[in-house]
Amino acid sequence: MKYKIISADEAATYVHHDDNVGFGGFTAAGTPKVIPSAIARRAEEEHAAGRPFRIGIFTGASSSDKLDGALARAKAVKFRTPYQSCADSRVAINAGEISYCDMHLSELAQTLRYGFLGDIDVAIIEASSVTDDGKIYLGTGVGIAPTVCRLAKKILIELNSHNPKELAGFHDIYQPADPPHRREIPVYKPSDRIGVPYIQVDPEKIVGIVETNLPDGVKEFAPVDEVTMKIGQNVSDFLTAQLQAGLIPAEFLPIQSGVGNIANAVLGCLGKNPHIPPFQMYTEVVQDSVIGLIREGRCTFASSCSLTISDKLAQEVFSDLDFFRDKLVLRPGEISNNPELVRRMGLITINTALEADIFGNVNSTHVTGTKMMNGIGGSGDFTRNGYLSIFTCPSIAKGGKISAIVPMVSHLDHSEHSVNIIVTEWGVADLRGKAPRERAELIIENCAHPMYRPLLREYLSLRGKGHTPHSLNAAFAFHEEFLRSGDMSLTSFEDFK
Ligand code: 0RQ
Repeated sequence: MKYKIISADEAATYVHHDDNVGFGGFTAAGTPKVIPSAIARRAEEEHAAGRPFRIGIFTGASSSDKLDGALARAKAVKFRTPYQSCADSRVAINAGEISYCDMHLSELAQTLRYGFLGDIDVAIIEASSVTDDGKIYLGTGVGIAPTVCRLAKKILIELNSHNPKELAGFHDIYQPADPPHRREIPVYKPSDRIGVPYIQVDPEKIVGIVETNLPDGVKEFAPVDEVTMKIGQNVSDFLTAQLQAGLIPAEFLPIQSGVGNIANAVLGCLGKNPHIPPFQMYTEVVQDSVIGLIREGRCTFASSCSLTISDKLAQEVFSDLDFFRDKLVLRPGEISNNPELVRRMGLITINTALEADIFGNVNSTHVTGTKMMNGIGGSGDFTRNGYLSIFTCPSIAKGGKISAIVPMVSHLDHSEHSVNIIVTEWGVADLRGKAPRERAELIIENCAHPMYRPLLREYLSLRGKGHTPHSLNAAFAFHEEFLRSGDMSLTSFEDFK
């Protein structure tokens, strides 16, 4: 190989204070594993020497504690986009130490190409192999890797021998032209391939290669609890009824599903449901449950931006790649989450709300309207354009001290115009074609926890006026009560009558 093999610490010397750094990967999958920690060490040394060292970080989605966590703890992050889910970076964002821009995942690559966010100084990419003529074959995640490789002045590669060379061929790398030259993106079904299996770069830009042999470090899921299972069952029953009513085509439609336990449970329930035919997925994250569904023939093809599967399962998949070769494709985030494709293929989208209001607006990002949880991720890309846009959440959080169904969301991510269906463990509110008063009725009676239904009905009885009958002075009474006493169920509307 013609490239210079260097240590992670040497790689970190190519990154300077104030640089914008673009990382490959999507979730922990394919995220660089040793250079970020080396940059964090370098930042600590620079700080100890009395010099500033803070960088801008661009990723495909969330990353891992080795990236977001290490750099946040070292106070090395000036700017962060588009999504994170790491405890230490969350704390720094909410303390105002990191300037965080919460973006739709599909938009980041083009936003970078348009130049809206400044230059990319360095791209740090995990690869399974690299050729002397500059072909980079990725590992388990793609994210914004093609774009940051194209834009960056320098490229550092982590060559991870934990990834089998046979992963080559699973990727479909395609970047659309930018306006005014963009044409349709020619994906008509999840399995269509439109690009090449590698990222082509100018080999002169690759300044060094760090050799690693490390798994992604994705943990196994917690066993599904009763509430989560009930939500999964409710989604599955709802989709069966839609199919039987002829409102979903008989061959079914591709499914997108978010990350986490609920998404895992929903997919598990869909997989077991004998009334739902084998289906395809067009999604951003393939989790453990999808691998099981592919094995069982319940999921016939999955298009994704990453293989975010637990380390143990990854070993099984890696040792049987021939089985998966015609059943999986990994794409850049701007294609896996592309609104044009979501609308064209008619995706059934399933994402998670932190809270929803009685009129169908959804908050997926801000706890009590002020504290950032993770970010909007890909949920907006899919929800706004889906055939059926579904939101799921448990009806209560923190042992009942929080109702996930509130009079008015304390932050808006997905508006009533995009949210079709809300599902909790209690049932389903189908909001399609419904006026606000009808929506409120359905959401309170079908989705709210019974302990909160009387309070929500009382809010509606305050005689709010207009098409959407809010009482603006009482709209945040649940949140104010929570901030005051720590328990939303103690809310009183007496003062507003
Ligand atoms: O707190 O961790 O202290 O117990 O929020 O809630 O129920 O465990 O749900 O892990 O699936 O996260 C929306 C954040 C849900 C996530 C969100 C508390 C609750 C718990 C987590 P604890 P759960 P999840 C694909 C698509 C946006 C991005 C997206 C998310 C913690 O799904 O980031 O969809 N989505 N991307 O107790 C205060 C409320 C609460 C609350 C729950 N109303 N108020 N706290 N909690 N409801 C992903 C990618 O883009 C890669």
